[in-house]
Amino acid sequence: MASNGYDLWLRYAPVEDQTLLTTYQEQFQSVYFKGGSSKLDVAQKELKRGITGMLGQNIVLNPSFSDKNTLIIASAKNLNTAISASLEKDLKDLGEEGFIIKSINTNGKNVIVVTANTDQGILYGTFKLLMLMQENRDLSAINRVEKPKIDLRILNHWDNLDRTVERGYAGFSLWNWQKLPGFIDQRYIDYARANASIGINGTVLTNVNANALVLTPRYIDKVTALADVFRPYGIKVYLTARFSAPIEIGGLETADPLDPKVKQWWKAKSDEIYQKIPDFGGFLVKANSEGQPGPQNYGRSHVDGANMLADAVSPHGGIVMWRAFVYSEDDATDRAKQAYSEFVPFDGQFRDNVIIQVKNGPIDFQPREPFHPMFGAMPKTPLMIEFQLTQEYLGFSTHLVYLPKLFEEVLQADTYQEGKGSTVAKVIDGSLHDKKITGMAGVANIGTDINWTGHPFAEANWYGFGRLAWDPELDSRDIAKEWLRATFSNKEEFVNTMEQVMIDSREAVVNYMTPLGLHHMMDTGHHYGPGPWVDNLSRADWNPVYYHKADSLGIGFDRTKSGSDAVDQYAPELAKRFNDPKTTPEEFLLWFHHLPWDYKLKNGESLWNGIALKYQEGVDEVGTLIKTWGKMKPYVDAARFNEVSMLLDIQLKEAKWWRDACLLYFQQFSQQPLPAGVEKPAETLDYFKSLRFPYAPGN
Ligand code: GCW
Repeated sequence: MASNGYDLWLRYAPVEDQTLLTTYQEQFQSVYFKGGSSKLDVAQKELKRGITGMLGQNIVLNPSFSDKNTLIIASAKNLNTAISASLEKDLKDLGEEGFIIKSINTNGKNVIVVTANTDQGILYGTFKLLMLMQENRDLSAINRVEKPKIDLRILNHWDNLDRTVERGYAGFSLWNWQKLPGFIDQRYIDYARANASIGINGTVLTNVNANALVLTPRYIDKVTALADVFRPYGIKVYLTARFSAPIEIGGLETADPLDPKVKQWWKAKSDEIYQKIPDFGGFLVKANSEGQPGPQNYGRSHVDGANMLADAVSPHGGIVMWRAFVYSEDDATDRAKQAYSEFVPFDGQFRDNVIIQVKNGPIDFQPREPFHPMFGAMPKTPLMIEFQLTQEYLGFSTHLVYLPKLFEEVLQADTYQEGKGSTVAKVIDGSLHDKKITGMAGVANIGTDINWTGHPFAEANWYGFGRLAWDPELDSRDIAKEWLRATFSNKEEFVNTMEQVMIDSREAVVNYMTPLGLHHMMDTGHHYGPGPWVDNLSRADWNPVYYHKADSLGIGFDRTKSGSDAVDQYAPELAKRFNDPKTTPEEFLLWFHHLPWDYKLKNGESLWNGIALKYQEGVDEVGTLIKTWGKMKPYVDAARFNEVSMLLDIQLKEAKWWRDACLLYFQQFSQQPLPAGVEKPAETLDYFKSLRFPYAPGN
């Protein structure tokens, strides 16, 4: 079935397997599903749409029970007593968002029951039922009980009010502020459907590099219109709060969080928002980071700032997500250490409705970073993880990179903070330290491009983020399979082949950009392409040379006890392991160690040869990907097949560019030839250094 990607994983393509089709048709012969709330209404609409697409038939949704029912979709309080009694135990732990899909034998025949404690649960259950059918799963003995393991499953849009998107590579911002609130773009509704289908329940509409204007009455009306669209889908709206807003739009002379007038201003502002949006989620704040104003401008702390805002929204049940992405220009030690040093001493001092939002790694969404040492180190403070779906450092929307593989690696990393098994996932889902609020944020990769994310395969990163936010223990491979089946095809040959391609794509990008623990080697500003030579930016820690520290003796950042001692921010087991190059996992080698060019790697190669071979491996992996994709032609519609083919060709060119530029640059220090098997660079180092991209997107 042809697609331009707009339908995402909600294509509802006709079921091709005739036996399965007949079974499904029988199962949908007599459906009980009574509407009556806005959430149930959207669930019903979705069900009709899905069934029409997949089964080629319209269904009638009966508002009253009958003995003939083959499918019953109803919240627990509306089930008949026999059925609800049989589900009592499951229903008890289901919470507000969980659902059950179960085939139950009643009156001598099987009925599929979709139930939940709430209408929200029914909506999620309906989406799941449709997804299972898109995966062509057999429903006859289905028994699924699901509820989210994380409370806040939230997208962060770095969208500006002029509709540009910071680090956005898929067009402009979806939010048409000019036409809001009067004009409701169909895309808002389809955005909400897509999110609800994977359990995303929150969206921060505006950039963390914030504009106070969004807090003025005219914009609050526009935000209200979006909140009204999203509400039936269970999606709450949040805004970024510019810390200096009381000055910029409030006419005050200060934004000092301890000043009574400032406190009063934020309280009044919150009341004003909640009057229009009673379920407003709260604020996300980037403060005292990369030039953003914050409490430190007034000699106050993150605690003072976050708690002041928390007090403003708490009467309404709102929360504050306070970001830990901070690194000071005056700190001469190691950028990787700063967030931990600034935040961990405050453990236990934040209000109950504050959650600290921490990037997955200690630097900045690099192709690979070790997990952020703050995870597990603040037992008394809720911490949420922030992943980046938009591929700022991973090839924009041009490279096929399946990010759930990266997310899984971080989530399954062991912090050892409460002994072995203290994974990041357990920190995030709150189980390690019994956290009151839990959350996972994804910096959105969504824009006005027809297919939403620029690259047809980047849709999988949005999808996979939602799935992992629902359950951080999911296997990224299973997620890839679900997505492939719903988005492209159920043909086994296709699914099995492409699932492996997606899994491998993450390591490929690490190899051709930043192998063996290298990081932050991109060009300045736009971050497009390699720039390992950059050494002239105003702040030391903005320069790639700060991170790779290549010199005639070797390469890498010494973060051992005798270096910056970043290793000591990890639990003792890990600190010990990371302190010694022999016990450091090789994928993090140059993250933690500065090593001589002839240092011997586990495979016997010298470090120089090993680096060069990794770059080549990355390029080769893209080559293989192209060949494999070529064989997928019979399974994919022509439009998407060609789009992906063209993008892969660009990816290959850019992978070679990364390899050649980085190796030529490092070769000046290693003074050694490229090992056998590594292609000779097509251009000179000066050529690569001369490239300029004034109009690269996302800046
Ligand atoms: O890495 C940097 C990005 C900025 C971004 C910042 C952040 C929104 O280059 O564009 O600003 O991270 O996460 O705050």
